Amino acid sequence: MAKPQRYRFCVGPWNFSEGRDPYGPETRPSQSFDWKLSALKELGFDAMMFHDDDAVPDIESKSPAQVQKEAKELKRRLAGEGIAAEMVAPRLWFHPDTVDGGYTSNSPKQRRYAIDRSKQAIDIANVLGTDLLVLWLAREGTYLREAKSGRRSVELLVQALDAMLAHDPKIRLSIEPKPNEPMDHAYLPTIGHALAIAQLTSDAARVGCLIESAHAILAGLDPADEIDFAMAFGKLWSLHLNDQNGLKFDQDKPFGSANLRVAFNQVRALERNGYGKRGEYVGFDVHPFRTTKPEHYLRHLSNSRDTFLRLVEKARSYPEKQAQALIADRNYQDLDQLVLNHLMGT
Ligand code: XLS
Ligand code: MG
Repeated sequence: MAKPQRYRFCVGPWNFSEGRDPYGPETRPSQSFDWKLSALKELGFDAMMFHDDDAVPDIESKSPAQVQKEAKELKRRLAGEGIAAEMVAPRLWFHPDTVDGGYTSNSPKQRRYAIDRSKQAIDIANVLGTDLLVLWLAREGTYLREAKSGRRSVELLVQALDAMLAHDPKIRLSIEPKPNEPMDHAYLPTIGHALAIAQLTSDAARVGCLIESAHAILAGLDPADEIDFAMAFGKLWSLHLNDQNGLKFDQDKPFGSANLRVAFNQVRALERNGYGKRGEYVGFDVHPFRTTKPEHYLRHLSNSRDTFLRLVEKARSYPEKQAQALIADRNYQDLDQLVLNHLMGT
């Protein structure tokens, strides 16, 4: 029998967050990059995810040569620690030039800024040894529908994706959809939208997606179905597991925290599609609760991984024969209970 696969895990520096929310300040001290890197090693994670300005802090104030130099230094540090860079993502939601969006801004100058910054992020990815550029299209949408043309915005997004594909013949673009927040409505709210727009680009084979559990839930979808859909296209290249309790602000709870059954079904979908066999990592885009004390800084990460691994065991020990018999008998009533009993351990 084939050996069951071992999953590899990653996390980003932003996942060691300090507890700030729109109503109050930080509740934990901010930690240095070195501290985060050693915490990641201590946890036994395999890779780190980077925004462009996580890799090179204050990136906007630095010359291209300086950015390259610092990216190379980071690569050396990571190699020394045996930690890979999973992806790089341009942060297109912070700078004043991205107030009205990046690629879909109504200002040509600001659209140029977004594309140039994305090309620079690709150069950083090259230095860090990853071919994956993640695009969370935070401000590509509208606060009010009349402010932009939806049709034109699709064309602008395709132009931007094409510019990135042309910049580097090997880079793969992984779109991370989210339906809202910070925007009222985003232009690419679901995996279906991400994979559909890939078809309009000059190299559809290099445009795929990243699923974040909470983002799918905010779109009213089951993340397990999003995983199956993306993997039916061979396009799930990265993953942000977390949890979300219903339609409210983005919570980034520990994996399985709000709905263990939904988490179980995501793990089953990953298992049946062989996620990870082509080198993909399992990322946790989770944050500590605001109440978390500094001495418990890493618990949301270790807890998410523990839950994930226990659910892998649950997926592998699922009573498939019994389930199939109940399905054949259309006895979904008892199938429902079979799943609950399995999760409850009876
Ligand atoms: C925000 C996103 C962001 C991306 C990377 O919700 O999760 O952190 O994952 O740009
Ligand atoms: Mg994410």
